[in-house]
This record gives sequence, C-alpha cells and structure tokens, in this order.
Amino acid sequence: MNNTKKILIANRGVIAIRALRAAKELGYQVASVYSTADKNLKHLKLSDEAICIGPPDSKDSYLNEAAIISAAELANVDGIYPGYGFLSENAEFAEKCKNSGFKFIGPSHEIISLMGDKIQAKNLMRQLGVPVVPGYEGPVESKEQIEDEVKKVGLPVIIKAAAGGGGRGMRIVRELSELWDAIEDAKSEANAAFGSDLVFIERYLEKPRHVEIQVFGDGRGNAVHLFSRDCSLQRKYQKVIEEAPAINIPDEKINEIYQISVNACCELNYEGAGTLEFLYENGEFFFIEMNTRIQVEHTVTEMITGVDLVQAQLELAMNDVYNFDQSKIKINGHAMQCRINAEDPNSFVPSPGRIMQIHRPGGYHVRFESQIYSGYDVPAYYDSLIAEIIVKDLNRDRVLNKMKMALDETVIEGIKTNVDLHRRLVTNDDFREYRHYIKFLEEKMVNDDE
Ligand code: MV4
Repeated sequence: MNNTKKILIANRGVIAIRALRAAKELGYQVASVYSTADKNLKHLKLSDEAICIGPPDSKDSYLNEAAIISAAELANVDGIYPGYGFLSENAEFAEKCKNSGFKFIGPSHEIISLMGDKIQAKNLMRQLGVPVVPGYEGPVESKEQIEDEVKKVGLPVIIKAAAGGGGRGMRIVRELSELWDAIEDAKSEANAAFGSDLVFIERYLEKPRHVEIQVFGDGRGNAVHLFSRDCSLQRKYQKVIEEAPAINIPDEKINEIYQISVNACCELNYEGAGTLEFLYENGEFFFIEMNTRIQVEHTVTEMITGVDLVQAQLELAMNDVYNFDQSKIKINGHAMQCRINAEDPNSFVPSPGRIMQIHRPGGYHVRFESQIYSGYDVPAYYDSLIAEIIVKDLNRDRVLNKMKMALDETVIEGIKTNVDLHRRLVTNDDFREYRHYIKFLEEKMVNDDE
C-alpha cells in the first residue's frame, strides 16, 4: 500500500499516547518528537520513529517551531498533530506547517488567528446569531467615555484581555471608582503576558456553570455537534473534573444552543474539532470563547457518543474522510473524567519524581489514559497532568459510584497526586446533587490563602 499516511506527533504526555493509539489503529506510520527530559515516555518506544528536538525547557523543544518542522522533514511525514497546549492554537505555526508542505491537523491558520482574538471572536459569533455576554468591545478613549459604557452594561463587570484566555489579564470591577485602575492593571498585565494591551469589558456573571459544545466541521460548510460538556469543577482556570452531557438544562434551551453552534461552524467553514465555550447562568447561555483544538476533556464526549474524535481529526486531515451524520450521533449514558495531576494535595504545587508503583483501575467502561508506568520519572518541566480516569454508565449517579470505585482501585506510589481530592469530590453532596459552579472547588473544597 502506498497510500499509508505518516504523521508527526508534536506533543507529549497523555495526548501523545492518545494520538499514537488513534493513528496506529488507522494503520498510519507515526514519528514522535521529544525533549531530553522526556526520553522515557512510553509512546516513543511504540512510535515508528522518535526524534529529539531539544532541551527540557518547552520554549526550546515543544514550542520550538523550527525544530518541529525539521523533524517533520527528517521523518518525511504528511501531517503534524499538535494536540492541546504548546503550538496547538498558534496560527503562525499552523501557517508554517502549511508553507513547509505539511498538513496542520486542525483548522486553518486564519480561523485560529481569528478565534485567538477574543474581541474578533465575540463580534463574529454575535453576527452569526450566537448569544454573547453583554459588554463593550470598542476602544478605551477616556475615563468619562468608559464609565458611560460600563453604566450601560451594568455593574459588576469583568475586564478581559483580547489576546487572553485561561484567566490571565482579567479584573473584576464592582464599583465605578475602581474602574480606571482595573483597566490600567489589566492592560499592563495583558501587555506583559501577550504583547498586546487590547482589553474589553463584559458584565460579570457571579455563579455561572461552564458549559461547552463540541463541534466538528469538514471545512466546506458542513458541521455537526457532539453534545455538551460541563466543566464547572475547576481550580484557578484548570479543569479538575469534566462530564458529558451537561445536565439540568431544559431540552429546548440546549437544543437551541446546539443548532446555533452548528450553524456558526457551517458559516465559518470550520474544519476539524472545535469547542464553543459558554457560561450558563439563570437558564441563559453566553458565548465566551472558541477553542480551535482538541481538548483534554474530549474523552467524555467520546464515551457518550462512541465517536473517536482523534481518529476523526486524523482521517479528515489526512484522507479527506468526513462521515458524520447528525441524525446518527446519539447520547448513550453519562460520562465523567477525573484529571490526575502530580501535585501536592494541599498546596497544589507540582510534585515531580519517580513513580515507584502504579496500579490502574479497570472494569466495564472504565478508561485510563496515561503514559505512566512503574519506574517512570515525572519531569518537573511540564504540566502536572499525568493521567485521566474516564468512566461511563447509565446515568450520573451510577457514574459517581463507578468513579469512586475506580479511584479506590487506583494506586500511584512515589509521588503526590490529587487522587484523594477526587475521592472527596465524587462523594461530596453538593457535587453529587449538581449544585456546583465555577468557584465551587475554591470556595467549598479547599482553603488556600494564596
Ligand atoms: C467570565 C466569568 C464571569 N463573567 N466572564 C475565566 C477564564 C476565561 N476563559 C473566561 N473566564 C471567565 N469569564 C464573565 N463575563 C467567569 C470566568 C471564570 C471561569 C470561566 C470558566 C471556567 C472557570 C472560571 C473560573 C473563574 C472565572
């Protein structure tokens, strides 16, 4: 066969083995890259080729665009799989891949760039009929002018960086007297973090849930949704538990937002996997951002739909295969994912080191996504995510029981992890009764005075 495709996995950790498995199942050849701190990652031994791209520091390895393009040339691949984090939403890198003759496995660099600017994304979505948070996205001219705009929006408001995302450069304003200083602070923080001091203002929602819609498009005006996820259980903008579908939302409301999301993707000729992020409060959806990558929590959507999203990404990009039919995508049961981090359970400080012993959970519809093994050294240089436990069952109550069992079975010795925090969460009454919201973990489950 001369039509075997070959890809380069330009990532590490949980998503690297996830992508390797998906590609090998499809019969692809795979080359993987690694930093000198990562030579013991399991997926490298299972790849057809492994290419060292630099020293541990991400900026010299997994963020080193030239080194990754060189590896792609050396391995003579057809496409580059970015995963999440690192270069996955870097429009310039996506364009470089294309200009070097490699398919960037994701949407076009134009769409990545557009969605990277939260003001542009919001204006575009508003035009496409997507409900957005009321706010002011125009230029900041003077104190008086901006106070007038904020009076129209209504206090409290939140100042956000246009180039932001993930929470940096945000300021909440409860009194008009605090407004100007908050804008100045947000601007300088945004400038330092993103090299742009462009900010915008939104009404601040106090107790929303974070509900997101998974979409997938063919890049030619066709798209489907794969239902919703609730990612409200997070700490410092890092998701901790995700589940699918989001429940306790009236059918007509969620169906409407599915339609609106699909329509927006069709209009945008969106290509591949994407997520529209919404805040959901008092029965209303408000779009905040679109993610143009596969996300860590894609797994819970896979569990309830039976769709392998990573394979769908690969097959669309590499073989122009798109065989989604909305009427054939159905929800089956409920799914939940616990993100297992190598971190101190009290301080949340990363806890790298050698895993002396690991015992994985098992059972029907219990999935463990990880590269870790006994004797593996968790490096100190990267994100502390080391594993994901994903379970599916008939309904949310059963899922909570199944997850508790899976967590009880899990043994990871030698490093500190958040497995016990997850045990407390899945047995917490408020969480079990679905009374949580985005600040729940910080307000009710941990007392950190940082
Ligand atoms: C908000 C908000 C309340 N009101 N926007 C945080 C990260 C960025 N993606 C958007 N974020 C928020 N935007 C308005 N108008 C509250 C948050 C927020 C949040 C959002 C989703 C998940 C977790 C969060 C934790 C704190 C704040």
